[in-house]
Amino acid sequence: MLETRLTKLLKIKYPIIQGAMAWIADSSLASSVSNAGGLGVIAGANAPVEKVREEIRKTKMLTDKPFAVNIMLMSENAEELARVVVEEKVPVVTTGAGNPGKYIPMWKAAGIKVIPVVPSVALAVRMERAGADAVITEGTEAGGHIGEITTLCLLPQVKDSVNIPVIAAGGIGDGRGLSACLMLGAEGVQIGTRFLVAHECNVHENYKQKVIASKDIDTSVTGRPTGHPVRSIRNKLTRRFQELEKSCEAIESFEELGRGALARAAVQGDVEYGSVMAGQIAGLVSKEQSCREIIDEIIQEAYRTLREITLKYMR
Ligand code: TUI
Repeated sequence: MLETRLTKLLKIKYPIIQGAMAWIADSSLASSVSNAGGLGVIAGANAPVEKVREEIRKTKMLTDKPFAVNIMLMSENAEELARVVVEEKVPVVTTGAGNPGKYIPMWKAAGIKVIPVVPSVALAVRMERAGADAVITEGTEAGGHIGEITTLCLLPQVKDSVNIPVIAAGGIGDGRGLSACLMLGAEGVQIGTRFLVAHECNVHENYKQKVIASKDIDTSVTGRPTGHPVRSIRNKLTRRFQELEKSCEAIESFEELGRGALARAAVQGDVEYGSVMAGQIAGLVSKEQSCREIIDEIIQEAYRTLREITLKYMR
């Protein structure tokens, strides 16, 4: 047991939420994480809503534990999906890439726990006022669409500004990361990159191998001029983006290059011309494991780290 307000709120065993990776996080990954004691999350981004509905129903067949659906608010399906989670009685919703304020009353009325991703103190405070049950602070170390502030700086500042539980995301891949975040005031962590290489994760094998092969400096951020920066593993695509950025090309050419890029890598396995979104912690991820092995290892390492650091420095 590692009990926090988050585990009590969600009725889960461990304070670990699986990152909602678009095109990747399906019923297989979500149910495996939930069955292992964390909170599995189905990615809603970019998928037709009927496909998401199917994944929700499959997840319910595969686990009797709580799980979440993530709604990416920049996605075209956001409005429709916001209603589907109510119809399907999804226990928890996480959101990203925007302000979910207008949906919160409807979700709360349906008994759904609401946990938005926030990249700043200001949005965290607004989400608490709007009725969010917890917030996820996502540092710029994370993979995919990111904010500007690091986990180390964002987490304690958000912690000091809200009373609801704060969950840390961005840069966490093992038990040391979990225990460090607990030290900074988090009551849980969200982990994406490490779950990319889970046996139960249906991302293309080439994508898994790219993550496993990557070192500390192998991710880069592209798309800053568009206002939607994305972190992914360096490849031919990121180099092409960087050329566009240097030549001050029009925003449309970024959009043209980015269209379909994540599916190209995640589904088709084209890890050179596709977008291999992953966080800076990818360099730490070295092997494929089951979700249960990943979660058990993280929890055991967190216990050990917390104990050892106390024995070492507290006299
Ligand atoms: O959403 C993410 N990460 C993502 S979404 C995604 S899907 C995608 N597909 C194709 C191209 C690009 C992306 C991949 N990775 N993380 C959560 C997150 N939310 N990061 C940053 C934010 C955020 C940003 C601004 C949350 C709220 C926000 O609010 C602005 C406002 O309206 O106040």
